[in-house]
Order: sequence, then structure tokens, then C-alpha cells
Amino acid sequence: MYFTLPVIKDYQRKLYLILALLLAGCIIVSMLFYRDLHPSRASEQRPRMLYKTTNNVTKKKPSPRYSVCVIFKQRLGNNMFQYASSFGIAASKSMSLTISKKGEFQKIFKVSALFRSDSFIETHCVKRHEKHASAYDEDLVDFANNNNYALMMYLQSWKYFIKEEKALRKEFTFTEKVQIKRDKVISTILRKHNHTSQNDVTFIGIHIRRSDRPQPNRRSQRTFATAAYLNQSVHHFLSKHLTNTIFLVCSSRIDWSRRNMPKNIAVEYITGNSAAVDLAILGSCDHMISTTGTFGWWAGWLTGGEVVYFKWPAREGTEYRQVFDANYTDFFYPGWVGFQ
Ligand SMILES: *[C@@H]1O[C@H](CO)[C@@H](O)[C@H](O)[C@H]1NC(C)=O
Ligand SMILES: *[C@@H]1O[C@H](CO)[C@@H](O)[C@H](O)[C@H]1NC(C)=O
Ligand SMILES: *[C@@H]1O[C@H](CO)[C@@H](O)[C@H](O)[C@H]1NC(C)=O
Ligand SMILES: CC(=O)N[C@H]1CO[C@H](CO)[C@@H](O)[C@@H]1O
Repeated sequence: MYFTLPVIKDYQRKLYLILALLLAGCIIVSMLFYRDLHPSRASEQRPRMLYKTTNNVTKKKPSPRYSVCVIFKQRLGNNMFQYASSFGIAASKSMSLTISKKGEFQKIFKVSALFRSDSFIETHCVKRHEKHASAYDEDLVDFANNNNYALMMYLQSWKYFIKEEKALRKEFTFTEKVQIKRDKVISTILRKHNHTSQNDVTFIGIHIRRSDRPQPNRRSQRTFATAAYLNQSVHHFLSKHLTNTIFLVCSSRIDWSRRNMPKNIAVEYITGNSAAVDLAILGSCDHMISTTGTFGWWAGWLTGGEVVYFKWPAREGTEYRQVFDANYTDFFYPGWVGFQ
């Protein structure tokens, strides 16, 4: 008995090759699909707040299938509201949080959100729209955690995330890259003022916003802080007689700021950094004087100290005034101090 080796004809060989390629293709496509549904994480550790226990009852594990997806619009200050409010709302519903894996946000903060493709966010997240950009909207948050949702679009109220404030401070920890640049600027300033440690001084951050690049058509509807406001705010802190007070000013209009800041105070004008590094510098101050805009709002929040703001950011009777609630109480944090 003997066997004859089967003769593999040329066309058969080609057929096998095509089948093998098809199989490999199927495997690759299904792997990509799996990755989209099972996204990567910023860190292996899941956000602690999702597992917190209340009254001995462990909350149900969030289903990674259902997320609040963050859609970032405009610049850093706006993006922080979009992230923070989505984070707070997701936590209140035991949902996960998803951001684009191609975004810049995770290069600035060590966020715990899931990273997914833009196409996932575009096609799998049902969009819900707020009524006002800078006021709390209870209808916006009235949904069940049975689908993926994207909440549009500015979400500028602390009421969306106040219950998760502690967890949010962890989310808004700056990445090492930003921290290193911040520390360099801070230590240069300390040396210049003959101090060795930030504990020996009181830094008051000041963010002065004068222009309104993203929406120039709204310029006439907005108000901008004046020299009188800066004088009042600076003297508010000087009257407290804090230890070695130094004012740190960031502004897109640094010349205007130099001309209009009160004289005869210890002040440093910070220039030449990215918005993220400026925010990190201001955020590491003890207290904050903001003017208008979300960037100064977040710098104030990050300090965790006393925050002075300019009232009010919108002219009465304008369309822009309507993005806020009647008394601006949804927008400005409780306890912050408003000066005119
Ligand atoms: C929580 O657990 C403690 C100790 O096991 C018990 O005494 C208490 O009654 C529990 N509380 C609730 C709300 O079940
Ligand atoms: C720091 O110390 C040097 C040397 O003692 C002195 O010349 C300088 O004026 C001091 N600078 C400040 C801001 O106090
Ligand atoms: C700045 O404010 C202080 C304290 O309120 C006041 O004494 C001073 O006159 C003000 N300066 C200007 C230039 O308005
Ligand atoms: C608490 C508070 O300041 N409430 C005011 C909000 O605004 C309305 C109308 O503008 C006032 O009538 C309230 O007194």
C-alpha cells in the first residue's frame, strides 16, 4: 500500500490563499470592533466614586456599555465644564465616561475616562441639548442609564458636578509634562523674591480677560473688567494682611494689564506659556481674582481658596444675558465674592 500525495493545482493554491486572506481580514475587523466596544482606560484603576458605598449598599457596577460621551467645543475653560459636568452626571447615574482617544484633554489632565474613537462617539451616543449654556437644566439630566448619551454643549453650572467635587479634583490633576513647566515658572518667581518655598508666600492669581476671540459678534453683549475692579479686588486681598503676598497675572492682553493693574504691589506678569501651563500656575495659587470667562473660573476653582469675580459678565437685555439664570447663581460658585 502506498499513498500518492495529492496534487495541489495552481488554481487550488490561489483559492486557499484567498480564503486565508479573507479569514485574516475577518479576525482583524472583529478585533477592531471589539476594541471600540471595550475601550482602553487612562489608568487601570477604575474611578473610585463609582464604587463608593452608602448605607452598607454597594452601588451596582457601571456597565461599560453605557457612557456619557464628552463632546469638546472651543477652548480649555469650556472643555473643563464639558468634562466636569459630564463626569458629575455620569457618576450620578453609575455610567462610565467616554472621551475621544484622539483628544488633547488627556495630555493636560490625568483623567480616568474611557478613550474611544470619534466614530463611536458620533454614532453610538444619543445627543441631548441643554436649554441654557450657563445655567442648570434639570430636564437635561432627566434620562435613564440605558444608552450612551452626549450632553450638548456648554454645561456651565457647578450644580452638575458639585456632588463629585472631590473626585473631580483628582480628574483635574495636571500631567507631569504640565506640572514640570509650572514648577519651573513658580520656582523662578520664588527665587526672584528671595523665597525658597511656596509655603513662605501667598500667591494671588489674576486672570485678566479683555478680548473675545471665539465669538466676536457677542463682544458688545459682554462686559470686561475695569481698572477699578482690579484695584478693588487687589485691595480686598491686601487688607487681609496675608504673608508675603505676590500677585501673579496671566492675560491675553498683558500690556493693558500692566497699565491698569494697581501700582506698588508685588506682582509678576506671566507670559510665553501654553494655556494649560498658565492654568496650572494660576490653579496652584492660594486665592484667585478672575475677571470674566471660563478660564478664570476654573483657575479659581483649582485654587480651592477665595475667588473674586467680576459682576456681571453679560449686559442686561442682551441675548447673551439669557445664557445665565436670573441671579447668576447656577454659574458662580457659592461663596465666591463678586465685585463690580
Ligand atoms: C450597616 O452595617 C452596620 C454594621 O454591620 C449595621 O449596624 C447597620 O445597621 C447597617 N446599616 C444599614 C443602613 O443597613
Ligand atoms: C533679594 O535679595 C537681594 C540680595 O540680598 C536683594 O538685593 C534684592 O533686593 C532682594 N529682592 C527682593 C524682591 O526682595
Ligand atoms: C484703590 O482702592 C483703594 C482701597 O479701596 C483706594 O483707597 C484707592 O483710592 C483706589 N485707587 C484708585 C486709583 O482708584
Ligand atoms: C436670592 C436672590 O438674589 N434672588 C433674586 C433673583 O433675581 C430675582 C429677579 O431678578 C429677584 O427677584 C430675586 O430676589
